[in-house]
Amino acid sequence: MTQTPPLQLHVPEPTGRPGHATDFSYLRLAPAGQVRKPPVTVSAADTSDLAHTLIRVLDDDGKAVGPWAPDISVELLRKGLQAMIKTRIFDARMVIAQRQRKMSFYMQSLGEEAIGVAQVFALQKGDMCFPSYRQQNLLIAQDIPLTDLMCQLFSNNCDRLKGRQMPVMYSARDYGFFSISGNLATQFVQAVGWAMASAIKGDTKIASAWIGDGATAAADFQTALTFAHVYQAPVILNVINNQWAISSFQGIAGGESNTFAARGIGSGIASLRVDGNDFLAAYAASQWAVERARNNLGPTLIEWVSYRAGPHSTSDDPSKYRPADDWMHFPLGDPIARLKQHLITLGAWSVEEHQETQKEYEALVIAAQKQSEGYGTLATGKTSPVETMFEDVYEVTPWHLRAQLEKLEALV
Ligand SMILES: Cc1ncc(C[n+]2csc(CCOP(=O)(O)OP(=O)(O)O)c2C)c(N)n1
Ligand SMILES: [Mg+2]
Repeated sequence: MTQTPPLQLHVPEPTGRPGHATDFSYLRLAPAGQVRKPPVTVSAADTSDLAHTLIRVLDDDGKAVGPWAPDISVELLRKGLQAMIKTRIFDARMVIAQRQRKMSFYMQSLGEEAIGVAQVFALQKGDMCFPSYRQQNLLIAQDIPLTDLMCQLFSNNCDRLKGRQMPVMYSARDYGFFSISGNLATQFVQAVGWAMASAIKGDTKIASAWIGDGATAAADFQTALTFAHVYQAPVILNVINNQWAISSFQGIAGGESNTFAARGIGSGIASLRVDGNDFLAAYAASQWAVERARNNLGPTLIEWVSYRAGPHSTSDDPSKYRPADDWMHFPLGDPIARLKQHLITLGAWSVEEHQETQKEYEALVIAAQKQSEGYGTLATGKTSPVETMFEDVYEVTPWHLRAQLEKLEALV
């Protein structure tokens, strides 16, 4: 009998840890402008190379290069930068408000602002996004009143969701923003189902689903891919690979020896891997996927390579599991700085205008916060009346809930 070694499992480890700089050579990068752009009618199998490389448009000098450089107006680029700046300022203020105990919890999107802003500009009114908890930029890019978001965060009297969702778990039908589900990866099955329903009705609306690298390890991810592929559902399947789940890195979810985009190819879905910190690449890839969905050419999976620059949430301390200055060394840089540089190169933005815009949005966010705090915060306890928890679920309240409501009324 031949001797074989004892069996052992492979446990992926990140290439950086606190006090030990990350080796980012594991990212499968490609220079800007080098990746081909196929027609939207391409077969899924013929996108295989695009799922293993990285689509990039902005080069190191801030110039837009290569076949993916989109035909986009300076006006839209400026709008994109403004929405990204506003999102970052909003997030920073809300983190402070959470520290002041005005809300129980917050999740910022620092470093990932480009992706949602670019995609929402490529979608149309009536399309539906199924976001996770880090896509506030989808709403901010559509100029939702900031007080709407803040009242939800503060769980106050004016919270449209009456305090029944965790802070950050917004819902805004008028903005094509489906109620956020806290269970990871449900966004994918929900979006595919919604897209199938749109096609069954013969409608023209498409769906856009959003999950993270970690969430791809949930079974719903694979189920959604099967249904999207089989029925050629009109949906964009966005996977934001920001390198981290909470304390586990993307290798643990399956990103070590293969890309997340490649999972789409394996399921028969056209797939792209795109620089998520490059606003122009994000817009071009989104437009490509939108055109496919809108013209009955089926789903597209896009892996967006980015970096979660902040903690996972206000309950997390990333210095426990990764180098504190990791983001500073991330090879794809800061999406805001990159679009700023591009617009300055075009002569359509300046350092002064950038500063002015930041000041203007600081003032806007502070004013909205003041107004929202007037309606109450978690600290002041001006919440929706507790009996509202029985509303909006059943058309006719069932007997057992009526009994509970009566018990409650006797107490308050
Ligand atoms: C089904 C399920 N499992 C676990 C959790 C707890 N959880 C919330 S967020 C998170 C990490 C998700 O990471 P990723 O998908 O990469 O998204 P990111 O936070 O990086 O945007 C985990 C494990 C959950 N909400 N739902
Ligand atoms: Mg992640």
